[in-house]
Amino acid sequence: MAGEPQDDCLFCKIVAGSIPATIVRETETTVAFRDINPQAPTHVLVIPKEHHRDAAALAAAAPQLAADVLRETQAVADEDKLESYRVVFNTGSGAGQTVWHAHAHVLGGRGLEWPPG
Ligand code: IU
Repeated sequence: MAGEPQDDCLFCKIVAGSIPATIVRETETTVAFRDINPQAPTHVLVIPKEHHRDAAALAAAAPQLAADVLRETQAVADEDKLESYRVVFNTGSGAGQTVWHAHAHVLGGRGLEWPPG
């Protein structure tokens, strides 16, 4: 069920503290941690603590929580003193989504090309 922790979800396990992650920020509703396979000097994932399968489901079911995630992406960029950065929500396997718990990638610290691949 949307919002409930899922036994087979890696990011729910990070929220629960049962698998390790390098957490850089935590709020009542969100966690931000460094991506294990960084694609830029700053590559942080911001997730809602509640389980929602992707950004679209999150925005539909819990718009305030989606706003919390967005606000935290900016807090991460501020902490890493990024003047420019990119926020990405891969949504669907065709767009490269591999973990089915909504997450924002915050990427920065190097030049970022447009359009992305
Ligand atoms: P994607 O948008 O679903 O492809 O992003 C999933 C990201 O989660 C990807 O960049 C992985 O490197 C990252 N990740 C992680 O940081 N820690 C993990 O334990 C696992 C994946 I599994």
